[in-house]
Amino acid sequence: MSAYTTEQIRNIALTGHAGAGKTILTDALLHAAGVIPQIGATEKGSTVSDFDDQEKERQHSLYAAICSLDHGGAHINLIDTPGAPDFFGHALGALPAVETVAVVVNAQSGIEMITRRIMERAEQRQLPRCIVINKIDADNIDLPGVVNQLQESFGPACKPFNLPSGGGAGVVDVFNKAEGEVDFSDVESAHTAILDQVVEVDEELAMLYLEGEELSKEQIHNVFEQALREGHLIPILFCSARTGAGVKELADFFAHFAPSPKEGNPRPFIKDSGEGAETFVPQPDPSGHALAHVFKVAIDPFVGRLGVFRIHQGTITKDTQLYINDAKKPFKVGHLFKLQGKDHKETNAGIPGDICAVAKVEEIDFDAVLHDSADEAGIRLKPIAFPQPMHGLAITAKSRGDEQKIAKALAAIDAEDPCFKIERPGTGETVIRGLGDLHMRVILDKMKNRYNVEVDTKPPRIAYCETVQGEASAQYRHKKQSGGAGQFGEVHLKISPLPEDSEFRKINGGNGLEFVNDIFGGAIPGQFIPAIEKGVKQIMGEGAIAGYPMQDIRVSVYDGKYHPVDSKEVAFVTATRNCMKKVVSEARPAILEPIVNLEITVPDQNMGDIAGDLSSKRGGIQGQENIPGGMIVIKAQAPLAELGNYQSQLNSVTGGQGSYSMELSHYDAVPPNVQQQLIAAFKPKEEDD
Ligand SMILES: Nc1nc2c(ncn2[C@@H]2O[C@H](COP(=O)(O)OP(=O)(O)OP(=O)(O)O)[C@@H](O)[C@H]2O)c(=O)[nH]1
Ligand SMILES: [Mg+2]
Repeated sequence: MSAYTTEQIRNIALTGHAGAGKTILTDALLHAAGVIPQIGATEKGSTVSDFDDQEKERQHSLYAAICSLDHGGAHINLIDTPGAPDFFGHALGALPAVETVAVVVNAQSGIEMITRRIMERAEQRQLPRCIVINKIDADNIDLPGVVNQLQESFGPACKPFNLPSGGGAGVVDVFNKAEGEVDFSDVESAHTAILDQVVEVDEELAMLYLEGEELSKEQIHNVFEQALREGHLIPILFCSARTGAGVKELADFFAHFAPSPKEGNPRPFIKDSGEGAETFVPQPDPSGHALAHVFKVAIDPFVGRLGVFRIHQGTITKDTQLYINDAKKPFKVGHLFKLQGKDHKETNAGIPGDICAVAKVEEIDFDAVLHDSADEAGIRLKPIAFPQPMHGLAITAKSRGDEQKIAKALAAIDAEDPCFKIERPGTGETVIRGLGDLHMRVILDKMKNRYNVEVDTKPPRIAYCETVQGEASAQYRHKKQSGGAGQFGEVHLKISPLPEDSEFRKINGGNGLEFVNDIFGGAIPGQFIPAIEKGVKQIMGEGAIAGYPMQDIRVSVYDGKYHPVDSKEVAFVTATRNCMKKVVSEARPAILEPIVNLEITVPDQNMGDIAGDLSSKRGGIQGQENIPGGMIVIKAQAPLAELGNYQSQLNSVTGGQGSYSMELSHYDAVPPNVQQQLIAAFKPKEEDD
């Protein structure tokens, strides 16, 4: 059996902006617990969690890495996540696996873009948070300033749990009120501040406390957990991963105050019971049915596909038979692993709350639910809203005959990365999408170095789509009588836009078509209706006015004619195709284009240039914020079509200091002149008439 119990487990995600020191802190925590003999360096590629070749080369984490340590009677699973905005998907993906999100903040730079984003996302998923201010050893830092900034941005819930002392050489616990001098504020008032905050969540206890009564350790522990769970307390802890100051104290905090899998907020699982989805709350009971969620898939060069999962209920052993989602046939676990960076150690049992992995099960995908009973089919985790990747590259093989290899490489990369997308828009192009320039470069390097294929790249066609803005009806008769059997079909179609709240409306992915058969009295026999639907769908895919797929329309066939001998499927398909083109052109057709949200970081003196350039790109600024180091973060929206070469433009405006990330916001109609150009550029297929 396991050497520890569920009550002893702590699952912590180390998150925060790139360069905050999460990877070094992971090493420092492992070192403090005696797991590794010395702390590695990102620069030397010698850390436990940055083991991938590209992570070493780029000196940034690119994937979530899992390790564990035993400390203070607890078994702590740490997930070190990447902080670069382009790899944010891997940080988000780790959230369902943990009870606590530790947001690491660089003392030198304070709040950064990913600090804010992860604070918000963890709150939305009701995950207890703590803030770790790292690099307290560094020069020129303003720690009281960082604490103020945190409280201003994230509210009074942010309260120091400890304070630095000796000029950053150590920390003093203010919650348990240790003795000692601190570098700023004072132990007494910091102690009162955090305790006041904690007891606020329990009225009765607050009364006792205010009346001066001494609270028991257990009372304090329970109310502390409650305050964390309710987001009423976000403790701030200080440390230096480099010197080790505050690191053991951070491990102590995780062991004694971070919630165990039994204390954390329940994970949002949903069970589709046929009647509709209902909430399902897994019980961390070792004898219950096994239920686990896959939060990471890695394609390891040595062990092959690795599915990393968090067990939410029941016990998994090497003999457990696990079903993947709704699959009919289970697989046998065979070998169960615990991970330590790149190393994996076989273990004989995984208990509720623990993080384990299985190798070589090809059907395991990211976000899969593993379970040991057919009763548990239909259970899913409430989906995580990942940013929609919009940075696209159209790729073609450098050497002919490599297509197969490319498809294999892309499938493997896709399996590992929740923010990577492969599109085959039917133009013969393969388009790959990611969150930014860096993301795309990492993917191309991976294809070359790991999968041995090289590709040529160019900007992809913009994913415009067509729709209608008004209603119209039209009819079309297709009749052919040239020798042999004739063809006859006549359809009358009505078209209208789908209402906002229509369940058929799926602008991304689905095609947003509601097809209705309104034929009464057998004007067209039922056997031809599928042919009409087929014709409608063909035009939906090909576009009616400019060659882009159509979205969000309702088409009804309400009348028509047939011929007992000459009517056949092909005749109705042809009639429908022609009728669709006619009816669309009369229903105020529009071409929609993707509009993206941009987050642009540039030196503040470039603000004017960026604003001017954005407005020439039909874009607009929505907000801005100064950040340390003389930089400014600009939030803006712009049409994707205008951003083809944005990174190189930013580079030339800012001398290489600018960067940006983008995600899909919505689709919007293109201006009339652009619509005319797109229609003029379209060479429609000759139709049969
Ligand atoms: N002075 C000082 N430097 C530190 C400390 N912790 C980390 N660093 C340095 O900060 C840089 C970034 O550290 P990482 O641990 O790789 O940062 P990260 O948060 O993992 O960054 P990403 O993986 O890109 O998200 C490295 O040069 C570290 O040596 C610290 O406590 N003090
Ligand atoms: Mg890192």
